[in-house]
Order: sequence, then C-alpha cells, then structure tokens
Amino acid sequence: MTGDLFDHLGVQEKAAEEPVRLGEGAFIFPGMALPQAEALLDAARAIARKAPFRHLITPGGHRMSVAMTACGDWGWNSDRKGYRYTRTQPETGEAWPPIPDSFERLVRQATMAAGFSEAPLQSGLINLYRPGTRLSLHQDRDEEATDVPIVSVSLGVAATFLWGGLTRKDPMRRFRLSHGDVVVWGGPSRLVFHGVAPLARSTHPATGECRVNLTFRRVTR
Ligand code: MD6
Ligand code: FE
Repeated sequence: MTGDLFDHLGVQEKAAEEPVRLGEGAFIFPGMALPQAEALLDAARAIARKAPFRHLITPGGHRMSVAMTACGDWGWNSDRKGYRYTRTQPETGEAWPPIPDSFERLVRQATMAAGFSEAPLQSGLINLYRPGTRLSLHQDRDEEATDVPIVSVSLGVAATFLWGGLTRKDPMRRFRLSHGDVVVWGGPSRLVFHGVAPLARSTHPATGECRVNLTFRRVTR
C-alpha cells in the first residue's frame, strides 16, 4: 500500500476511492471531482477575471498568505475591522460572480454522498495557494447557518490538511488532499478546528505550482 510512503511524515494516506471518515458528519471523498476538474478550474479562472484574487488583512494586521476570491450571493472579507461576509466586492462595489453550474452540480452530489439534505450554495470561496502558503488553524464560524455542512474541493498540488477537534488544544491529525478530492463536513464536526500546512514546492499538470481550494457554504438562515 502507498500508506507507508507517508507514514514517516505522520500523514495518513487514504485508500483509493473509499470515503475517509474524519469524524461524525465529516468525510473525504477521494477523487470525487476528478471527472470535472478541468471544467472547475476553467470556471474558477473566469471568476478570478471578474473578481481578482487578493491577500486579505487579518484583524490583527497580518497579510494572509493565501489569496482569496469568491462567487455566489456572499463573499468573505477580512480587514482590520474584522471578518465578515459581504454581498459585493469591497474594492469595486460589484456583485460577486454567480456560482457556476459545474460547481453547483458537484456540491449537490457531495452533500448527498455525505448524507446531508441541504446543499451549501450561498457562497463559494476560492483559495489560491503557492509554495509556502499556509492556512493557520481556524474554525469556520462566520456563518449563521452552522447547521448546514461545508463542501470543499481540492485542485492541483496536493496539500497536508490539519484536522483537530472542537477546541484549539485537541490533538491534530494530518490528511493529504489531492487533486479532485472533496471534503464534506457538518453536523457535530461543523466547528472543528482545521488548517493547511505550508504548501510544498511541487507541480501539477493542471495548475503548475499552485493549489486551488473551493469551499461552499450557506451563510444566512
Ligand atoms: C483549504 N479549507 O482546504 C482550506 N474550511 O484550502 C478550509 O479552511 C475549509 O476545506 C471549512 C471547511 C472545509 C475547508
Ligand atoms: Fe476553513
């Protein structure tokens, strides 16, 4: 098995194609997005032409290493005043581009596969990682609708995903997220602390040195 390959790094490698259960209501679906990966990346590039990637500033004054943009009814923003969802792009006042049909179909498929009834389609955030980009441990708690799961799609260079517990001090496990992997989490796992380790310098035919992550949420009730 390929598991041995990553054992020395403490990364738990997943068996091909079988869903990996992270916790109650949380799963990795390896390769679920592979058939439409190119279409998803094309759609993400089209969104980025209308709503460019930017490095947001945290309330603490740090420039985030991940570059972000969004589609759908709500985009996520951060500045010195705090984190919040906005209806429009703060830089231009324009609406966020709509969620493409290709995104919506995959989100519905993943939501059902994880056993949830409501697909999170109010907001699609797009994160762009380059070598060294990381996302520090956080909870996704700026949404009112924490009863609806989050669907997350990984494209391009593989990353190490950090998966903790409901408090910052809980032990963390590491999982590799590869091109086409889809993660769904909701229910009792919805507020689990998680993050992404610094992206290794590597290349993927679809994205070069980058990793692209799409996350879909329901924001309001
Ligand atoms: C990422 N994802 O994979 C970062 N948050 O690039 C997240 O922070 C995330 O994947 C909530 C739910 C799913 C996620
Ligand atoms: Fe998150």
